[in-house]
Amino acid sequence: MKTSIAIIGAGPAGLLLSQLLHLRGVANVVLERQSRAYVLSRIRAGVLESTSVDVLRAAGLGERMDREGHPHNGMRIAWAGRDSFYVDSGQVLGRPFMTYGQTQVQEDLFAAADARGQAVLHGVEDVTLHGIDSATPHVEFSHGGERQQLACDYIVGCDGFHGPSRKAMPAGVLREYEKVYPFGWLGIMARVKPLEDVTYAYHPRGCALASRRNDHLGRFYIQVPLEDKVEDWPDERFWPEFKARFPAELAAQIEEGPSIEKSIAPLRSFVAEPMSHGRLFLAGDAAHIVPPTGAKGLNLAVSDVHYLSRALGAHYNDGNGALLRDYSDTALRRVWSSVRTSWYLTNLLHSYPASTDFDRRAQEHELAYLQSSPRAQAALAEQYAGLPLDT
Ligand code: FAS
Ligand code: PHB
Repeated sequence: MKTSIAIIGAGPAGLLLSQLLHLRGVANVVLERQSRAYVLSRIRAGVLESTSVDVLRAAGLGERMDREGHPHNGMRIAWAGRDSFYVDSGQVLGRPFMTYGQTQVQEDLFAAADARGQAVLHGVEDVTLHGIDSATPHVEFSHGGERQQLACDYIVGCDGFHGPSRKAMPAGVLREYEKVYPFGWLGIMARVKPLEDVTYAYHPRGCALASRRNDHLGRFYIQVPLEDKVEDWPDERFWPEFKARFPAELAAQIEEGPSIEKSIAPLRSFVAEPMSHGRLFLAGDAAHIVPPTGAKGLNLAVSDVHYLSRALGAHYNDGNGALLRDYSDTALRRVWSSVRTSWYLTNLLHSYPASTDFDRRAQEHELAYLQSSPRAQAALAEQYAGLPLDT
C-alpha cells in the first residue's frame, strides 16, 4: 500500500486531519487499533472553543453541531458555598463557545469519512514506524491476519498518549515535561436536565463540574482521591456529595437521576517537545495531555491538525515547506498556552490533600480577586473560550 500521509489513530485528531487533508487534495490512510464501535463508545470531552467550532465548520462538519450543539456565552464559577459568578466570554470574544460531545464529533467525523470513501483500517495491530529519518518512511502493521506495509511521504501519530508514535522518536530527540496531580475526576452521564451554564465549583471537599450534552443529558464530575474506584461511588453517594460542593441556590437546581455511564480518570499535564522529527509528526494526545479542568484536550487536538493540515497542504500544493518546518513551534505555542490555563484552573478549583491553611487562604483570595476583577475574568475568558488560532 502507498499513500502520501499515513495517519495512526482514528480519534478526533486522526479523523479530522484526514478530512482536512482530503479537502486540500492530500491523500491519506488512517490506521486504527480499535473497532469503530469501541471508538464511539468512549465518553470524553464536551466543550468546543469558538476556534474549534470554526475549524469544524470549515471542514464541512458544522451542520449537526450547529443543530444539536449548545452555544454558551460564558461559564460559571462557584466557590466555598458562596454565590457564583459568570465569566462572560461572549462579551470578551464577541462569540460563543459550544457544548457538543466528543462522541458526536467522532460520529460526524466517521460519517464524513464514509461519505468521501476514506480508507480507515480498523483492527490493525502491532503498528511499527520505520524510516522516519529517511525520504521513504513506512508503517508496518498486522491486519486481517497478514503483516502489511504502508509506504508514505509522512507519518502522523494521532495515536493518543499510549500509542507507538511518540515512542518511535529517536532517543535523545524528545524533551518531556510532566506534572501529575494528587487526585482524579469521577465523571457520570445522567438523563437529567442539566444546569444552563458549564459550572465549576471549588469547595474544601473538592472540585465539581456540571456540564451538558443536550437539554436532557447532563455530564457531571467530582474530584476524588487517586485511590478511589468507580464502585466506591454508587449514585446514592455521588449525588449528595456533588450537590454539597455547590452553593445552595445552584444545588437546588441540580436534578438527580441514575447514571448511564461512570468512569474515573487521573489528572496529569504532559508535553513532549518537539512535535515533529524527520518525516514523523505528532498531533493531539500523542504529544500532550491536559487535566480536563480547562476543557482543552479535544480543542488542542483540533488546533494541532488545523496547523498540520495547512502546512501539508502548502507543501504539496505550493511547494512551500516553511509551515511544515515551523509546525512544532506553531503548535507548541498554543499547547503551552492551554497547558498553562488548565494548570491554573486545576490549582484554582481543586482541594489539594497537602494544602496548608496558608495555601487555602491564598486560593480563596485568588477566587475573590477573579470574582471582583473584570480584567482578570477577561484574561481567563479568552483563554478558556478560544484564543485566535494565529496569534
Ligand atoms: P485519542 O486518544 O482520542 O485517539 C487516539 C486513537 O489512536 C484511539 O482511537 C486509539 O484507539 C488509537 N490508537 C492507539 N494506539 C494505537 C495503535 N498502536 N495503533 C492504531 N491505533 C492506535 N478532554 C476534554 O477536553 N474534556 C474532557 O472532559 C476530557 N475527558 C477525558 C476523559 C478520559 C477518560 C480521557 C482518556 C480523555 C479525556 N479528555 C478530555 C481528553 C480527550 O478528549 C483527548 O484530548 C482527545 O481524545 C484527544 O484526541 P486524540 O489525540 O485523537 O487521541
Ligand atoms: C464536559 O462537558 O465533559 C466537560 C466540560 C468542561 C470541562 C471538562 C469536561 O472542563
